[in-house]
Amino acid sequence: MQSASHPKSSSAHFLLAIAALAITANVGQLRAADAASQRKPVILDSDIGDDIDDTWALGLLLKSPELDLKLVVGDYGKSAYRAKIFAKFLQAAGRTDVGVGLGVRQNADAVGPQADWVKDYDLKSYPGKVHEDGVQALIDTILASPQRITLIAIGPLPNIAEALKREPRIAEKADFVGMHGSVRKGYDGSSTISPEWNVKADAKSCAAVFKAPWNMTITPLDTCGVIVLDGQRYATVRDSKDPIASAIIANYRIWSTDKDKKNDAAEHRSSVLFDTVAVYLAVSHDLCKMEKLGIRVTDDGFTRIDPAAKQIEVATEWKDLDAYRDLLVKRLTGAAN
Ligand SMILES: [Ca+2]
Repeated sequence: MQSASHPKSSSAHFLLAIAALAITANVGQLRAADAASQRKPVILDSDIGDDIDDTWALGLLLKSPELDLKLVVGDYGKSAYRAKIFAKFLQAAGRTDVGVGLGVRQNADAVGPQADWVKDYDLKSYPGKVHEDGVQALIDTILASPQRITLIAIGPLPNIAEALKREPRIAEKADFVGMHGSVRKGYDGSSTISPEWNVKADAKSCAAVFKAPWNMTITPLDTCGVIVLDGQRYATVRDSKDPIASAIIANYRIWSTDKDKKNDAAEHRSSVLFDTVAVYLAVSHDLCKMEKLGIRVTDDGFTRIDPAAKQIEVATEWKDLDAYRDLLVKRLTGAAN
């Protein structure tokens, strides 16, 4: 009896083991799906290719496991040039699942100081999707998303004003995080406020975006205007073999030796990394002092505190600036998500 029951019992054990393995595999898949669904879907709207900080911000975004980048759209003209930088960078990062959109056409064929990096790049070679109408792609992505999208905007805002005009409902279906304005401080920590570039370049579009009914968070110059990496922190990024850090530094070297600048800053320190702070605020507010303020955009590009204006979350001061600098270095040079 025993010899007859033994094989039966061992085959039962075998079946149980298989069932257990199958359950474990399913749980593993569910956990992976869970982790993916907890990531915040984001769209990046950027004037990448003018100041170099957008390139750093894109790198930080791709290295932030909390964020799930769905689409990038170039804003403020130079459409083909910006799209090429996005596409080549995403390809270098192994993220061609991200769609690349061309923004509102202004100076569509113009280029900027990172032109050498993309001079041989053919946008048709991008394995992912290229959206000729990036504004429509932005609208469609927001409306189709089962989860609330966060729109991170780090440039002047012609695309977003156009998107709001075509489809006002996007302001109910998305949160907005931007690098815009100068609330109590100006450039380089100055106590005099300035018309900040992203606002001033198209104040009318900016005013429309700041009146739309979405939840808004901004980093004005007060917090983003003081972010520079130097010393050991900069050297760690400069010498990193990480593909994203390397792509940033390759672009920074080209940008800083451009005909108008001609300097070797890229060997020693970063420029001001304004736009990275908007990406950080999409992940967390922990390192900043946040204030809810009414902000009015003026025709001459100021962002004035006005209690009668729409209330938004403003990162007005750093609680721990060094912790932010460390986070930037760690993320840019660490493992991608
Ligand atoms: Ca920018």
